[in-house]
Amino acid sequence: MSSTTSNRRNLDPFWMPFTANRQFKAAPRLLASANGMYYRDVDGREILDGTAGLWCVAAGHCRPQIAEAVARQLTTMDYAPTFQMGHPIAFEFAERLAGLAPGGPGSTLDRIFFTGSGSESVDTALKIALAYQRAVGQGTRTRLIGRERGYHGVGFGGISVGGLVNNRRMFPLLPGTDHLRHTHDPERNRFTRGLPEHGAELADDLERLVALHGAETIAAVIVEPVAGSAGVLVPPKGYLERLRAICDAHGILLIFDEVITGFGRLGAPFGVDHFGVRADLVTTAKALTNGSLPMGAVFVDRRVHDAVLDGAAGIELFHGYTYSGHPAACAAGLATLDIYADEALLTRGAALSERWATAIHGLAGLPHVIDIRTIGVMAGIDLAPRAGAPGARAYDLFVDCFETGLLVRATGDTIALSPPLIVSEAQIDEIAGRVGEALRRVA
Ligand code: PXG
Repeated sequence: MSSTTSNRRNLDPFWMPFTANRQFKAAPRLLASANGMYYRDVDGREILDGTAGLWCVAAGHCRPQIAEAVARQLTTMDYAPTFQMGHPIAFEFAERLAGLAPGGPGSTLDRIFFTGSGSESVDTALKIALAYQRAVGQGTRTRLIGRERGYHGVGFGGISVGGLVNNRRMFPLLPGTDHLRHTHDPERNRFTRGLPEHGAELADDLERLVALHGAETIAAVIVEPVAGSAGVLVPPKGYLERLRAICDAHGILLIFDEVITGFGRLGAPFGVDHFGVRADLVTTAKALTNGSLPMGAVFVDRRVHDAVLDGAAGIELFHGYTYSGHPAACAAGLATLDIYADEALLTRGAALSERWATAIHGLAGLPHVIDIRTIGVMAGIDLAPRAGAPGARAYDLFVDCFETGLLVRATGDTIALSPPLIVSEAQIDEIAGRVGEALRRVA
């Protein structure tokens, strides 16, 4: 039996990702166009984008500057390899990114490996960490440490260090991984604006893993500075600093997965900048091109890069993608960085974050709301699960919001919000107001 929509399209052939396909196709939601802060669905209804697509459209939708740059590149040179040859725009984009390197002026995170997505950035960073340890004579360091509730994409590396059970349970995983405890502790930190007070000591969990496995077996730790997909879990005050210190004490590389926090989401260009904590590798994607074309980039510390290059003759790293440094994606990325600079979007979130926190925390006390977390221009709102139906209440709220003109993201029983960074103060209030109305409607 085939599913159809109002315009009679057959929905069956597209096996949709992370979607209840049968449920969706029985009652589809189809977006047809977008501009600025808004989508329109196939029936022409306007929908305010409370999620920047999927955390990626930081500068708002359909920016002509990006479209024109991509069109120019596609008609000049559509594709060229980056294996044993190159093209200027990939070097230009890498140089521009190096100038923005996490940590600000003087940062040594200025060697850039291009990928096609966040998942590829994560697997790339994990491989570079292993290559580095081997290059510096620490070849026994093959263990990779993630964290419970972490999301690092869907490659086998990413799910192995990831900490979301549904993404892991069906698949064989990399051997030699382990996980830190997550930092979510609503009993002590409910309704926090910014960093929770309690939980820095959870970083000491890395000492437990060192004691268990031996530091000489551990290559790297990967964490999201703020866990996004698991529901906007903000690190406790002092936690990341402590994790960094323990990594340093034991020769372990620290990877920040900034696929969500990169490019302004926290009100600073990167989590590294916001928290003032150094990382050895930083993974990005999403807002790198404003979501306009698929692309990721790994910022690698020069020390790591140089060690890998010095440790090999010929090809130093047997890794790369057909689309590493794709010309059209580089054009999109360069135009995106121009917009970020012209409109100061990488720091605009700092000026908005008070208004954002006040608006979203204003939802405390509404039906079913059991916790709210805000930082920068992101928020997680936890709803009490319906008895016997985990996730159902947040899903219903997502559908209600969509039908009444607001896009939110439901993950488990958490509503996640992350509007484009061009959002106006009036639109912030509108997002919070609409979520509030939906909370009053949803049973
Ligand atoms: N790392 C992090 C921290 C992410 O958030 C990835 C890696 C993987 O990126 P790609 O481009 O391979 O998808 C992500 C992706 C959600 C949601 O609902 C989040 C992501 C993807 C899909 C849904 O929060 N983040």
